[in-house]
Amino acid sequence: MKDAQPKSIYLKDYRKPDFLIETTELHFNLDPSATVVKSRLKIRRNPEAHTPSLPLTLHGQDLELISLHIDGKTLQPSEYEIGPETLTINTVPNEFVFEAEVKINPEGNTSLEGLYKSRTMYCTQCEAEGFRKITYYLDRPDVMSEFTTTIEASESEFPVLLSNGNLIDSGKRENGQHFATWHDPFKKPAYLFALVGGTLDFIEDTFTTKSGRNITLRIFVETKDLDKCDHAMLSLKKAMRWDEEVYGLEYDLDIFMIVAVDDFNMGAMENKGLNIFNTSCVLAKPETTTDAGFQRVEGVVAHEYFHNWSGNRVTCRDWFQLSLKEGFTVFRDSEFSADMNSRTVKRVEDVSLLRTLQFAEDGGPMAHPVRPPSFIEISNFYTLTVYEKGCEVVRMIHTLLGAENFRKGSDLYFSRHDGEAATIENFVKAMEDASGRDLTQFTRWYSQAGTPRINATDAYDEESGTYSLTLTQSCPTTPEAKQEEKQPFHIPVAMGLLGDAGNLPLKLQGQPIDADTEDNTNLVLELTDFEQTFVFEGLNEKPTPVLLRDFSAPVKLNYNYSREQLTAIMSRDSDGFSRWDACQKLAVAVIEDVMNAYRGDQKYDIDHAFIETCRAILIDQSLDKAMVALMLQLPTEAYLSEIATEIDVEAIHFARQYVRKALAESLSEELESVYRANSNPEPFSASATAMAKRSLKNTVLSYLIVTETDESLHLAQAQLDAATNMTDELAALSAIINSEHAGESLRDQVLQDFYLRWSDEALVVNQWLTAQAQVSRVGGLERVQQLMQHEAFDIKNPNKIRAVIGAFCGGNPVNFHREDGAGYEFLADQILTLNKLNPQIASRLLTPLTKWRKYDSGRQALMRAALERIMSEPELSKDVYEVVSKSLKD
Ligand code: B3K
Ligand code: ZN
Repeated sequence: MKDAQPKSIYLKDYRKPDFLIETTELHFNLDPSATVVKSRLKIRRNPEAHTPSLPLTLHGQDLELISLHIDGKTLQPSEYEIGPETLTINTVPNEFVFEAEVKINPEGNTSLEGLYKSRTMYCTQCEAEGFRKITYYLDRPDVMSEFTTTIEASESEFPVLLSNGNLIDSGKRENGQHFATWHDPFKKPAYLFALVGGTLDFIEDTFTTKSGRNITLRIFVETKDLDKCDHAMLSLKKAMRWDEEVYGLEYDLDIFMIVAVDDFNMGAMENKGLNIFNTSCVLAKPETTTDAGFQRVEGVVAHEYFHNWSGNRVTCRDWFQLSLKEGFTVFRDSEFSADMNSRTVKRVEDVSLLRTLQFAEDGGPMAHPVRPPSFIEISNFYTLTVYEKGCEVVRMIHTLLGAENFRKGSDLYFSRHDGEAATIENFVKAMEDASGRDLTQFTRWYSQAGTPRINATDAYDEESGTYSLTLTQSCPTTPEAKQEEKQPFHIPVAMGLLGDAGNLPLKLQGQPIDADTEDNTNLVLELTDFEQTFVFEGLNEKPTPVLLRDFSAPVKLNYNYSREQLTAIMSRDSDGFSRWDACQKLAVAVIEDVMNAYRGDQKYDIDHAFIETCRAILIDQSLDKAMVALMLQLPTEAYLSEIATEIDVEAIHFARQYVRKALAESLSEELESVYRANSNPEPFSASATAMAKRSLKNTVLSYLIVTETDESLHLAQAQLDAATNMTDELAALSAIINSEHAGESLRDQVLQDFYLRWSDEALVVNQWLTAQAQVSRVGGLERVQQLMQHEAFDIKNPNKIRAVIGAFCGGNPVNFHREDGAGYEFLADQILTLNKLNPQIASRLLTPLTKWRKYDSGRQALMRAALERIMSEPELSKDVYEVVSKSLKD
């Protein structure tokens, strides 16, 4: 390690800031290696601080100090002290003007945090603690200030100069320089500050708010990308309308800007009035973007826009409260997408992500509650738990309160805390006050880590017509707390009962029938104890319980379903999610049969009923095509690994492939006819119906190709040649490069042709890289090593790193986990390189290694050795240190 071992920061140590910053005036003179930043801050002591006589300590990192002034007087070196991450001034008055002049090096900033250069453009990323790399400041979210920013740069090189708020002045200076001054009237923490300087073009539109204000909307991109902005603009306008209609929230500034940058550590950033986006989350056009890409753009544009209220107008008091803005905003964007597209498909996608990756996080060494009690590096806590589980926690509040009370609660939250830095308690209190419900026990979802388990058992009494359902809950041990220390959660279990002819009316013993309820086949049980029994009356047949409809809680539920029961739910339940879920459970059971046979060296037998069930789904014309596609997609290897006690890499891969092939061969006739029925050439449309059709067609193609026949290969080739959109083109490319039957020369040829066609489109090239990194045929590591030598790869660009290294290590299990450990060595090498260049990305890439305890002893030893090698690096970043040390802890 660099200095001493990095220290943990604890939520329990939170103290109000000693000083407040009323106004912040910034002046930037942009230069690649020597940008000069002048700041003028009106600071005063916080009357609410605990210890009024403290010195002034500001954050600051990698800054070259030029001068410091207090109330116009130059400070001498003896009057202040500079540490690696702080500036301390011992004596300051109660109110004063602080001025600093510093020099920074945007070009040398490869961490992509603070002010940096992306290709030809200057841009910033300040969340969580990047502003301290721009100037000395109180870089904490509970210090909110009014910002005025002047940017000066060469007019010919950087004609566009942007910051937060409204443009209040601009003009020319000497020597071809020009300037722009922006003022943001809304107080904000420094993490929402943004600056952009570059040669950019933009598309413009307007939006009239419900109160009649006209807002200018602009999306800035490099000129070559101007033709890919329409979808983001449309998504933005839809999101603005939706937030008015569903939450009553209006946009507040006169202008809303989005800027697309190529080098970005994550998806996008909600800076006030000036969102900065990874190009991958804003640019879209049918020729270059898949349907999944289109949906991602819609979702991320909405997410960042929604932050204007849930994050900016009401921000977080400290970083432990991160889920206050992230969990809530993910809930908002996921409901928005559900309203814009198919609700069930969106739910299935969200739950798949949660159950595959968040549950894995909950079961690993980095497990933490939705509100973590401590961290070493906050960047490591932008996690699936904070975002996706945090969203599920908000969703559960929505379920418990009902839509109307939830809206009253959000209204109260926004009006009560507007302009403040709030806590999760504030959010829950607003929900309680508005609804009259007591959520005390519910808040354990914020403080207890781990995925709760529910075990369900039942009994039917024919004579009395009663059915009793007993639910017990527990939560496994996680790094901070043992199972015995965990208190029961408050879990909403949405459910129904299925009889021979469909859903049965639900009458709970001892509860009057609610005459107002139109739907008496749906009920939300509230499980609050370790064990509870619910008795239903008036049943003439033994029902099948349908539990966790719409995945009403982020838990693992165990009920001993027979395959017949699962088939019944799949074909007859009223809840689309439960139908899909039953299909997945059935598929898991069938794959596990093959895994057991593989391990026991027995004959593989595929449950014939499953094949017939899939046939029925495939030819059912009444089903939504997107749902058919989802139901036919077998659980991924990542999901099968998550639910396994010990991950058997080869058995999982073999069994899944075997079942795919068996299905493809048994259903080949139906698959071919569905393929043809859905592949008539039509003009491209991004409608839900058109996307559903493509999704079904390409799922079917992925089955046909595993039959390894000339016909299926020809279909894929024909699709690749004729494709007019990236969804079809990429699906065909993937089919061919994954096909053994295609042979090496055809595979190489299609890859080369594709690259030549798209080499100028970085985002398409990234998809081409990913498709290759994920090919599961032998030799994956060598192929990836070669890809890293390709001109299209760049270790400094996070999208390329994710496309190649991330896709290989996280999405190609048989190759990454090859028995000799070469995959682990490869990843360790990359992490050590990136630890210096970009610690945030390095730390993210570590995830697959952190799961080492779930593998066989041979792999465990090799994975551990790779982690230990990283740990022995003398100059580890906090980011990497935290994840590696927690992974190795006993
Ligand atoms: N709030 C940002 C994430 C910032 C991550 C910093 N390491 C994007 C988002 O969640 O909307
Ligand atoms: Zn967010």
